[in-house]
Amino acid sequence: MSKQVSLSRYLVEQQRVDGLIPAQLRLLIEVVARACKRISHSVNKGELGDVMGSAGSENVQGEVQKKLDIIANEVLIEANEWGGHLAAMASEEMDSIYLVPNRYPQGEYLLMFDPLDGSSNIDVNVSIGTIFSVLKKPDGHPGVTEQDFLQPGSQQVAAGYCVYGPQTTLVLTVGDGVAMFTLDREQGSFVLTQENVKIPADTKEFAINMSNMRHWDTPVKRYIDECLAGKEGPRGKDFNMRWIASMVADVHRIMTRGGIFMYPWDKREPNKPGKLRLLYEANPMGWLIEQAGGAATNGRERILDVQPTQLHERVSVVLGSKNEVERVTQYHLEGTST
Ligand code: P6P
Repeated sequence: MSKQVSLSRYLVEQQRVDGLIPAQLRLLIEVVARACKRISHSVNKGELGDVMGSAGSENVQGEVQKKLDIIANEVLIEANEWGGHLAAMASEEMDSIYLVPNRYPQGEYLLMFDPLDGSSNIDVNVSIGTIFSVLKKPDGHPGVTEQDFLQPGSQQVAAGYCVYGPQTTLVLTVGDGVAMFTLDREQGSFVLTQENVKIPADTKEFAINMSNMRHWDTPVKRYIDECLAGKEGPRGKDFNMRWIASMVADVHRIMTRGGIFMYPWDKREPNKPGKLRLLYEANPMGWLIEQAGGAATNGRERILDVQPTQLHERVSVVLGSKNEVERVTQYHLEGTST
């Protein structure tokens, strides 16, 4: 029986050996992991619990909220607000930031999350997940404002997701590579199942919602057309396609076996740069992908260099196997010369 390393032990070792994560950040990650465990328990109830279907309300994005969206959001707020490690939180499900109530100790970290990404898949029993990102509150002024959250993704101090699928798996980086922890339901703890995750630089698998093809910009059309042309085309190899419509599940596949994921700008909403959210989807996923040796851009520039201007800012996303992401960037630089 191999010696199992729990998430807590892994984090203590990261704190002690690498000095990478102060105790307060370790505590924060452990609290988020416990919240994900509770969310996983609710998700797994399905029809047996009163958790399925719509909540009859809309979020700030104008999306219909599922009951589990609200449950997951409340679990993350309640788990994190009293621990003393946070100054404030921001969520896809809440219009504005959530300040830690004065009755609780104030911390130095800012936590952002998409509490349940891919919730359109809840009612059809397809993998969904929680995405989270941690920043340090900027020094120099008391209190917290929305402006404090508007830091580029390169400033993150921790990022991760928890995918609720056949296994419940927490995937985490604190800046020293990527580790994966699988939930041992009998013990009730996350156990280290992979570390130093590496994404292959090349791939034969792309993930994009093909139904939007007629709306894409030319460089994206060029890239996908070449993939579809297969070995008879300019790429000289056949490609496979996957689209789960749950970013956590699509990214987890790429973390596991490589691939490229794209949610590009399209002309349906020309004034919006993309569908996915920068602060609590693209930035945490982008950092994880980079920490595993992949690349993450908005088609032209590194996601983690984008300077946010608003809390729920959207962005185009191209991430995964480095050589494929770089090819898409090259096609954007060449513009419409095809
Ligand atoms: P579409 C889920 O709603 C989400 O935000 C991501 O998880 C997913 O990648 C994308 O939207 C799916 O979008 O337009 O294919 O339904």
